[in-house]
Amino acid sequence: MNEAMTQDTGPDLDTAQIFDTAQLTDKNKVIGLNTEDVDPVAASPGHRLGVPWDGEHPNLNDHPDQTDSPKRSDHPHHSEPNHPEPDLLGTDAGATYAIGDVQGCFDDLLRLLDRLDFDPAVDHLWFTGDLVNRGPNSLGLLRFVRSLGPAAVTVLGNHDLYLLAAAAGAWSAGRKDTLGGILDAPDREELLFWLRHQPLLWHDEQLNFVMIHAGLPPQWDLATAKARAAEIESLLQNPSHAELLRELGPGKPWRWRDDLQGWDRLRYIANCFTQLRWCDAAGRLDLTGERRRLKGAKRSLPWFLVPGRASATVPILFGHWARLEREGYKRLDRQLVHPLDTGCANRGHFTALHLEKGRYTRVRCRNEALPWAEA
Ligand SMILES: [Mn+2]
Repeated sequence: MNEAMTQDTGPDLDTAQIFDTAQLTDKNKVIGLNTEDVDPVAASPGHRLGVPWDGEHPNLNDHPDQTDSPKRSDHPHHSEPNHPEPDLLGTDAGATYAIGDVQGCFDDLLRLLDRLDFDPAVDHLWFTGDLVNRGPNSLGLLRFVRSLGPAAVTVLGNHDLYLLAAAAGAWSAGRKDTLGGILDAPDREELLFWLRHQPLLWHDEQLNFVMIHAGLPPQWDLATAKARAAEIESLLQNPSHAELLRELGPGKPWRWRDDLQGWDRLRYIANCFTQLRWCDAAGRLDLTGERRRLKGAKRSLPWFLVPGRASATVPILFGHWARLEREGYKRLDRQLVHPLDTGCANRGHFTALHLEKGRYTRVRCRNEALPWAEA
C-alpha cells in the first residue's frame, strides 16, 4: 500500500501534528468539556450500552439534530415494511440502523445511538465500513463495535484495510492517520483478528438490503459481487494475509475482465469494494474522478448511475463518499442506493437509516476531543 491511498477522503484536517494519539485511549485527558453545559438529568451517551462513561457529556440541545423522514413514495422498497410497527406490549423485534462511516468518532456515535434509543439487546447496527482512522478514538470505537457481537455488522472500508496493512507491516501510516492507539493497545491482536474477519459485502435477504463500503462495477450482479467479495475475504482471514495487503492499493487494472488473475484480479476487486466512486460504462475505474469531463461512454459517472448496472435491482447501502451531496447527488432512493457517509470525521454529520421504517436520522458531529475542533 502506498501513501496515495490516504488521499481519497477529501480535505481532511491534519491532526497527527498537533496531538498525541497515545492520549486517545484516555477519554478524560482529551475531552475538555465545559461542565456548565452538562445536564445531569439527560441520560449519558452510552448509558444503555454498558459503555464506561465519566459522568461528563455534551449538552445535547445546543446543536439542532435533525430527523429526516422522507415520504414513503421515496422508498419503494419500504412501502410495505417487512417488520410490523413497534407495539405497546413490548413485542417489538427491534430495529436495524445502518450507519455511515464512523472513522473513530466514538463520542459522536454514542450521541447518535442515544438519540436513536439504541438497545443492544434487541436492535442491530450495520456500519458501512471505515470504522477507524482520522477521528479521535478509533480504539474505543473498535472495542465497542466488537463488544456488540451479533448486534453489529460492519463491512470493510479502505481505512480498515490501511489499519490491517499497517499492523502487518505492509503500509506506513501518514501524518493524518490516527491508528496508533490501536496498534499500541494491549488487545490489538484480538481487535485486528476480529476486523479482518469482517466481510466486504453484507446481504440480508429478509430485510432486502446489501451493504458495501464503496461501490460495485456495472457488470457485477449481486451473486457475482458476493463471489468476488469472498475471494478477498478468504485471503484476509488467512494467516498469510500480509502478502495480500502489500499488493492492494489504488492501481491497475482499471477495467474488469473475467479472466483477470492473481494480484491484479484481487486489486481490482478490493478497489471496487473499498475505493470506487466513479467509473465509466465499461466498468473502468476512475479512482480520481478526473475523467468525468470526458464525453460518451468514457465519461465517468457515479458507479450507481451507470446505465445497465447489473446490481440495480437490489437496495444498496454504502459509505465512502462524504462529498456526494455536495457533488449534487441527493435523494437517490429511487435508484435504490442509500449513501450514508456524511463526513463525520470532517465536522459533518452522522447519518443513520432505520431500515425497517426507511427513516433517516442525522446528528451533527463535534469531534470534541480534537484540539482543532471549533468551540
Ligand atoms: Mn472510505
